[in-house]
Amino acid sequence: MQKKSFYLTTPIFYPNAKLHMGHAYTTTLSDCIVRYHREVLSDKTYFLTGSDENTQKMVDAARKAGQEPLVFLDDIVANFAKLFGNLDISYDQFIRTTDQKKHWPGAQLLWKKLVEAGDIYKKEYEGLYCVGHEAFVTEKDLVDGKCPDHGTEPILLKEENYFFRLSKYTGEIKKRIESDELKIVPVSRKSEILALLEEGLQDVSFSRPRRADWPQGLGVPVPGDDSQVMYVWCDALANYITALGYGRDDALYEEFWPADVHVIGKDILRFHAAIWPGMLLSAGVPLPQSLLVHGFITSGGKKMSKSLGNVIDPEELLAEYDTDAVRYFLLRHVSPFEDGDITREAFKDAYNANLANGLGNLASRIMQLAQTHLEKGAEPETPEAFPAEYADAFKSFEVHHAADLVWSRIQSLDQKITETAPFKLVKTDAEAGKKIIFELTQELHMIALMLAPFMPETSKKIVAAVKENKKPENLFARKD
Ligand code: ME8
Repeated sequence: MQKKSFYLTTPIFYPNAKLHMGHAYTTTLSDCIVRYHREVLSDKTYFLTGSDENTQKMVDAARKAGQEPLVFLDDIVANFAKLFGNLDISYDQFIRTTDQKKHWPGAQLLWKKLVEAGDIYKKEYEGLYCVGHEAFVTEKDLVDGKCPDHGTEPILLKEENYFFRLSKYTGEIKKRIESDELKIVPVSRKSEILALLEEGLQDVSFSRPRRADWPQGLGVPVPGDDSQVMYVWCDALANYITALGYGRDDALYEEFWPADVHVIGKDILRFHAAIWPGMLLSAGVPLPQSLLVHGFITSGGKKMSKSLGNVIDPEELLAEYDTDAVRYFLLRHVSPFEDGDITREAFKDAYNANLANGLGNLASRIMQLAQTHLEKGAEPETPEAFPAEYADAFKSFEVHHAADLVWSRIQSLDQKITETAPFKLVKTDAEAGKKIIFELTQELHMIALMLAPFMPETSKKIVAAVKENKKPENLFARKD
């Protein structure tokens, strides 16, 4: 049978600073969904992540660090890869928007398609530009003259730019979103964008004059006008197709586009649900099928910030706890649809209750019994289908519910041990006791398979323990 293809993307991250817990969240959530498709459904998957490099804020950060921007970028991007490695993120490609071979040809081809459609025009523009957002803002976006998200004053820019005729596509975008051809999950985010579309979209500035302090190699040149580089969002959004070979080598593109899902945070909904579909409609490229829009991670109910001292650095957490423990917390204790709070206390409590004393304890109790009482080689059964509720939860991106289902099985299995007391039963009725122990191993095996998208290493260790009929190594040992 032809395998189904499944293509998922994360946002491409700004490499002006280290990644934080929010970025770790987006990427881990994405990885869990991809692993479900790859490992549970056996779909043919493609998983893209990357970095959004052609930005003023990166140049500013590099200068502040006393480094050349392109060298600075390489260092930061190496750190991204390290964090993703530590989180066991199974991406197929990391696209960088300074990649002149992989990214630029497709970004420029897309631009040319917009020109051919008559949707690019030149205009003098004056406006307030927030470097943090890499976007023009209006007076009403400001609080006391400052951007409330970044705490900085926007700069006044007067430039001659190319504009994209986004206004032309308001009606069509609205139709596609209303009908769920471009499905926006959760529905509250769909309503939010439909309200914006109701007001009508405005044309967007799509290029900037090349700045004198930008080195060669930064900023995608506008085709036919080297004095201008593409506006960063125009170039960044294109990554979702350029990485697949749009404009250079179409094999992956043919196989995987349109994307099944773009995973994004709530802060970048407008770009993905208005500008991106507008660009694709203009270029005659099919739209992605869905956007999964997640909330923000807070700590102790507040945005993480250095001044509040509530920042939880993912690398620090990973130095203390196993990768799978961090993944577990992000995936089960944060809802993808709302803001989610992380504190060290909540993390520690969940770790002790659900991992060390929950899953870890259950697996070692069962396998201790199996090792003592069963003959070797009781092959675990591989299920033909996973529970419908589990599949439904993934289908609607409710990964935290899928994880809850696993933990309710863990609880039932604990209860079954208490009720059947197989460790006593084997002494009075060996056959009956062994039968129950065997059932326990089969159910534990199912739990391990269901855990694969969440905790890949733990899942493998339990599957191996059941196969080899022996107690697994320490599953949740704290690192010291
Ligand atoms: O916006 N909680 O990049 P970025 C949860 N380059 N997720 C968070 C978060 C938080 N507190 N903070 C950030 C950009 N994120 C653009 C994207 S895509 C073509 C270009 C996550 O480095 C969330 O997914 O600012 C958000 O959308 C993304 O990081 C933004 O990362």
